[in-house]
Amino acid sequence: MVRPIIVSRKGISRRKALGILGAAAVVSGSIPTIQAVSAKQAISAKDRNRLVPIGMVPVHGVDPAQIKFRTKAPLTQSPGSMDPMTYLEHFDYGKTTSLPDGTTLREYRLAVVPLDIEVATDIVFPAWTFNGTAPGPTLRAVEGDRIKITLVNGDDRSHTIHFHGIHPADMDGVFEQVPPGGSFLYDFMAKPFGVFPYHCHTLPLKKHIMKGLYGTMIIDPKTPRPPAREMVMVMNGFDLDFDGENEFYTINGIANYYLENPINIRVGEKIRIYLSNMTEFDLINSFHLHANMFHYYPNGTMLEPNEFTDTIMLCQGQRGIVEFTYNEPGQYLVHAHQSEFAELGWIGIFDVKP
Ligand SMILES: [Cu+2]
Repeated sequence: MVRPIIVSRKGISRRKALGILGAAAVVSGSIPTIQAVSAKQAISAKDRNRLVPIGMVPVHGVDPAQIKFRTKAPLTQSPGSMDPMTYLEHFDYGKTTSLPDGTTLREYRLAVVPLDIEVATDIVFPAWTFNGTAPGPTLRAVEGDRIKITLVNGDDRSHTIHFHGIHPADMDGVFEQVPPGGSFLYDFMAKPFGVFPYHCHTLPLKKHIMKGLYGTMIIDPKTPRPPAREMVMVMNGFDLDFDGENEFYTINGIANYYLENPINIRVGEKIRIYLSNMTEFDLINSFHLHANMFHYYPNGTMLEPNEFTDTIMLCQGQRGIVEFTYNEPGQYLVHAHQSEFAELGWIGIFDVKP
């Protein structure tokens, strides 16, 4: 078994990352394939032998005989952590009780855990996580609920949680820095309904975000949205050599995961994705769905969509709800429409079954 690389400051470049993942995702028929291309030149011969592009089905001049084995994307970021397939449809509703006035109280716990996580094949990133994954858990409540979130800081530097949405100033996770070993109780009412990122707001901010301290909070309207199969997708990047540029881009934390592990859905099934962008360094990220169109609800704060499209772009902190249905079986790509981001890991497949 190939041992994961513990990435040092000089460990990996963006060009090298391209080579590791394979620089071009190509669809041939309905079978997605990865082609290793010129970025290979940037990799030493030693590395090249160790790092076969993941998801590789050789095409366009690559001799299949040269491919000795197929290296898979990791199934989890760390031993025992939640895999991205589970994460996709996992919502933490908190410990739920009823207050005397009938209000629902939801209590959550987010622990800052520094952890080496595998974010692409054999690539380990020294992350700071909420509860052991980057992105962290998806918290979920209903508009009007009272929310209590305990932050427990298990790291040796200060952190906070800043929630997007409406709440008192002293619950904003900016001025009340939580020291190493300390804890803090965020206590506010869930409002308005919509999709909200949360993230650490300790300086230097971009470092605390790029290290992995972010996630999604969903606040449902009191009258639930129409039934649908619901998923969460957080777009992010990982800067492995800390040069202010991402080497990998992912949905939910592992490059190419949903390319190698397609998301199975059914013909006629209504899909609702709570989508957010927490990518550091890059001005925008994007979401492109193949062979279909989706309704888009910016921020999820309205019940009517304002766009019918196949591509949206989001800056860091922007988010919304994507809704679509496939009417024909087959495999359909979903990926960033910045081609480079797709080649560096932000790509997946919806496998639509009859
Ligand atoms: Cu922090």
